[in-house]
Amino acid sequence: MDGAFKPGDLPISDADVAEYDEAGVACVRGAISMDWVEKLRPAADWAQRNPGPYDTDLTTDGGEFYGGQYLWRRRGEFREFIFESPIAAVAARLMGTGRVQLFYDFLLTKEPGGANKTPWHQDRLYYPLAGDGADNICSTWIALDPVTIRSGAVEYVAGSHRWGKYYVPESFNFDDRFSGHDGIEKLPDIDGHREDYDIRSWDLEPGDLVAHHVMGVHGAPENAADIRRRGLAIRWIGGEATFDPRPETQPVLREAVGEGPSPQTPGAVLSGDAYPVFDFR
Ligand SMILES: O=C(O)CCC(=O)C(=O)O
Repeated sequence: MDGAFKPGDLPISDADVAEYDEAGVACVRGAISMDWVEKLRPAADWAQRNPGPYDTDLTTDGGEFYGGQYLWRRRGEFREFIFESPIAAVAARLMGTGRVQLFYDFLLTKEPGGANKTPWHQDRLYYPLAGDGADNICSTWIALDPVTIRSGAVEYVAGSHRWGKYYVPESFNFDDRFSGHDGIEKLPDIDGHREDYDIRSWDLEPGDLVAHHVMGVHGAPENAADIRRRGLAIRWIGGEATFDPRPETQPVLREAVGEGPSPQTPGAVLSGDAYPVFDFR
C-alpha cells in the first residue's frame, strides 16, 4: 500500500535518525496524537479482558503483566491505527528506508503492584524469521500512559545492536523454556555490571514512543508506581524476511489468531495480507 504520510510530516529530526542508527534506540516525543492514544486505550483494556488464544500472561509475581499479540486482527482500533496513523512512516523514517512491512503488534500492560520485571533480552531469536529483514526489525513502543522508571519504563543498552551476537531468548516468565539452545550465548549479567553499559531509558508522556532495533538488548523493572503502564509495541521489518520456524519461536499470525494454518511455508518470503507492506517511496 502507499503510505499516506511523508517523512516531512513527522516530528522526527535527522538527529533522531542518527541516534537510532548509532545507539539502536531513540525516543520520539509526541509521535502519536492524543486522539489516537484515547482511541487505543479502551481497545487495549478490552483486549486484556478478552484475551486471544495466543495472548500471554506474563505475570510472575503478583500484580498483572498482560501481553497481547496480533491485536490488529482482533480489534478495529488497532487495525485503524496501523493503517491510518503515521506509525508505519515513523518506523520507516527512523530505519532510513522507504518501505517497511508489518510483522506484528504486542501490547504490554504492567499493572501496579507485584514484582513483574521484564528480563534483559534481545528480540531476534524469538522470531521465526531469517534473511536480512530478520536482522533489521524496528520496534516502536508507544506509551499509552505516562511512564517513569518507577512504573516500568523499558531500559535499553545503547550500542548493543552492534555487538554482532545472537543471544538465547529469555522467558518473560523466568522459566527455562529456552534452555535448549545449545551453542548460543547467554546474555551477560547486565544488572550485575550496570556501570559497564550505556543504559538509556526515558520518562514518557502518552503518545511518546521509543524505537529499538531487533538486535538491541533491553529489559524493564517492575511497576512499583500507583499508575498503570500500557505500552503498544509494533514490529516493522525493513528488508526481506523469510519464514524460519524453529523450536520455541513464537507462532505466526494466522495460527496465532485462529485463522487456520499459516500460508507461509518455511523458506518463503513473508507476504500476503497478514504482513502488509507500507511503501513511502
Ligand atoms: O514493555 C516491556 O516491559 C518490554 C518490552 C519489550 O521487551 C519489547 O518491546 O521488545
